[in-house]
Amino acid sequence: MALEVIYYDLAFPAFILLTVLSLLRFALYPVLLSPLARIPKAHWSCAVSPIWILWARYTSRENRTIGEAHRRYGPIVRLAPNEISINDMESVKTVYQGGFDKHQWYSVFNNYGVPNMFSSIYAKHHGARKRMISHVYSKSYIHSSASVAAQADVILNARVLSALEEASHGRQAHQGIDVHSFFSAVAMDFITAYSFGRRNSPSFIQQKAYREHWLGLYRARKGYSFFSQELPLLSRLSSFIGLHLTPVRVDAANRELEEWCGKLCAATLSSLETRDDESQTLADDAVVIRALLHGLDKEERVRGKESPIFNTAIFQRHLTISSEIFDHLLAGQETTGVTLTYLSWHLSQSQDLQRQLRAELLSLTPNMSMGGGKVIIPNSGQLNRLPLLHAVIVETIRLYAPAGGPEPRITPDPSCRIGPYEIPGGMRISASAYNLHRDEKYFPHAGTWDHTRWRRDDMDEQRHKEINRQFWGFSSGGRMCLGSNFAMHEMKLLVAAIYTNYTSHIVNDEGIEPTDGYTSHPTSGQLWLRFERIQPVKQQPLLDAALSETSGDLGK
Ligand code: HEM
Ligand SMILES: *[C@@H]1O[C@H](CO)[C@@H](O)[C@H](O)[C@H]1NC(C)=O
Ligand SMILES: CC(=O)N[C@H]1CO[C@H](CO)[C@@H](O)[C@@H]1O
Ligand SMILES: CC(=O)N[C@H]1CO[C@H](CO)[C@@H](O)[C@@H]1O
Repeated sequence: MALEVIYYDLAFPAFILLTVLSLLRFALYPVLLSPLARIPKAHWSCAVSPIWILWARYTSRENRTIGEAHRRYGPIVRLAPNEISINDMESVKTVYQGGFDKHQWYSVFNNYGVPNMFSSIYAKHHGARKRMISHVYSKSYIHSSASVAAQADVILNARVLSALEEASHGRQAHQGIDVHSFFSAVAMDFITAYSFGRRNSPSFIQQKAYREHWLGLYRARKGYSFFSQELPLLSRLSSFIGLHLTPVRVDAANRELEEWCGKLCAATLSSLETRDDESQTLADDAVVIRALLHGLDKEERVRGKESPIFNTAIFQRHLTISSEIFDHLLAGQETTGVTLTYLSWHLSQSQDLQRQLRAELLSLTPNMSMGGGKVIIPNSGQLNRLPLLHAVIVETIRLYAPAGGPEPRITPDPSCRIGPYEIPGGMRISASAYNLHRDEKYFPHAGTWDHTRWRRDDMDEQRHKEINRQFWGFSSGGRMCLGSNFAMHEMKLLVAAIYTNYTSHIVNDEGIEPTDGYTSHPTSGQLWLRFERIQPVKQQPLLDAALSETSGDLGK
């Protein structure tokens, strides 16, 4: 009896105390006292719970939801008790050029259970991985590499142009081709050739059935990373009790893709070991894997056990190489394929723009017209300096930002300054190309595709610098895209080869609207275009020429 009395006597005050403490911890602190309390909230609940932003992510509405918040509340907003979003270049510079570590969110990009450059969280580990390969992805290396040129020659002539030639003739010609799938294949062929060498690479352009199977697996895993990325603890706990928040078929697809890449890496490594130099052509050079092997040797020799990546990389060479390469194939395939898809869609809407582009392309010396049925790979510097070609690609990446979602980083200890706020360490902070590219101050009518906004002669030097700085399609700082120069180069080569000799026309563009996500693509996953070969201008006898002039312009 006495015990019970004491129990009741204490229970009530204890209950009050607990309530007060939780109010302090979960309401008063985050709402009023947290250093983040002064930052405008995207939603009233953001100070006490992350549910609001998690829901936007779960329902694939993240980019527009955050965009709306920035339009209402300015360039720095609070998304959750421990998370903020930024949308101005000053803050972007602080975070991304400032080398803030990545958020654990990126751990899901470990392949084979081993980290790679992209999935490395800490600058130290990342730096050691980047040192091994960044040189073969630099602009000067790519532009002057004889292997890149030889691989481009094979891909463009033996695969791309012959596929287009076939598709533009015969009874099926009016159906055109699905360029979303086709351009993903082109992107894949470029990266696999550079990674494994031509001989050890599959050709996605030519092996259509296998490509579709592969893309099917790739799509199956897409969109299922929500639980493992946003709620890793819940995800692990529930799989511990046998409840899989990520469907089993997603794991199966992942395993099959990993196996596929693992085999290609193993075959390349063994052919490097038993190399028969006689039969090696430039196109067969496995540039990236060779750089990785060399880099691992050097890291072991120079740093040995002191290396920050000793356990994960030097100790597990083959897995490290596979993890790195698999990431490149995933990072480079869809992004580049989607950019080319939207670019060809916009070009197909204007024969006039195609004519302007063709005129510019024909100024290359030598140009890429298919004399003798083949294109000549042009000088990289010259190709790179064509202003219209550059503008149409950059504008496409601006508007469709194929890797345009928020890129989460962590604020460093003890604190950092973002705009007028002092932010403590350990907070999640991100910017997105999607929203930076929609800032009307730099990009008026931001929702419209307009390549002329990049035209240099229309603006002063200052303005030109400003809008270029606002372009964030490849991110910025130490963790910016490794493959940006490679991607720009392959896209320029491809667009130049096609549009020098063909015109393109829309057959079916239903469902072309982009999805909203970390990486985006056409909702339908397809775009059907028809390509028509531009016939060589025949040396006509004078009379013929005069006649055809009077019969009016029947040309396309
Ligand atoms: C149009 C094509 C491409 C676009 C728009 C693009 C965009 C991006 C962006 C925005 C990031 C930063 C992501 C983040 O921090 O969350 C990134 C990183 C990366 N990209 Fe790309 N990318 C493209 C093509 C490629 C290609 C062809 C490769 C092939 C090697 C590649 C390899 C990588 C790698 C390895 C990283 C991680 C870099 C690091 O953490 O240091 N990307 N890319
Ligand atoms: C393109 O190059 C070919 C030779 O490869 C040349 O005959 C032709 O005149 C060039 N076209 C233009 C417009 O310069
Ligand atoms: C690329 C992307 O994610 N696009 C979506 C972002 O949100 C807008 C709405 O503001 C959608 O229209 C886009 O499809
Ligand atoms: C061989 C061939 O048909 N080449 C043509 C490619 O397209 C250009 C026009 O851009 C023609 O001039 C070439 O004759």
